[in-house]
Amino acid sequence: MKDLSGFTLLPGRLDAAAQAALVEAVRAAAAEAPFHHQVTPGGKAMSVAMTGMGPLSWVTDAGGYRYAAINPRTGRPWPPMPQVLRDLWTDLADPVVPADACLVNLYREGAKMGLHRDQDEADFGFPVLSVSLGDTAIFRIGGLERTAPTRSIRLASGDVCLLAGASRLAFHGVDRILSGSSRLVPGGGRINLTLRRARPA
Ligand code: MD3
Ligand code: FE
Repeated sequence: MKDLSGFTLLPGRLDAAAQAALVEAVRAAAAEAPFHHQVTPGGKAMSVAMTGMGPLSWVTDAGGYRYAAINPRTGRPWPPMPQVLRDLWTDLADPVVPADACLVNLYREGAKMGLHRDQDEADFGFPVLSVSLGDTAIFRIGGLERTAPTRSIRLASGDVCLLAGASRLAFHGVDRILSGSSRLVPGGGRINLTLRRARPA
């Protein structure tokens, strides 16, 4: 698909031990910055629960979408990004400029994410790096316009995907989660980590 240049899927990039260590890191981070169903500017609560790690995280409320250094719900900074994620970014995304945001998405049974573009970052020249943990997602990716044809891809636990080049601005979303397809996440479901460079280098 022509608008998908720059999309790389690395199936099983993380082994079972690395996956379990990341789930534990997310559990610890969520003790400091609890998962929350954020509300879009349109007033709807998202079915995906979110938190963040690192210098910045993505927040949404009645005021709009933005990256914030302080968690608006706690008044404190986000917990640190695990070193293993910082290293993954250095190896796969950018050897020089570090990621400054890791959004943590939690999909419990029935959660989904509508078709959207990631466009709240300062420089789209930096890729987005995604890590899937737990239940398999039916992920959808299209082109640079909302009406472009899309294709469906399964993202399983341990898969890493890199969105660079033209794919960086592609429309994408999560249609559904295959509930019970993994036992990794306590309480069930899927965790997706997206590493980004939100601020200019
Ligand atoms: C394609 N997350 O957090 S990850 C998001 O599975 C988001 O939670 C989805 O979309 C999830 O914004 C998809 C894979 C992904 C991430 C970023 C992208 C695909 C992307 C940016 C551009 C194009
Ligand atoms: Fe996205």
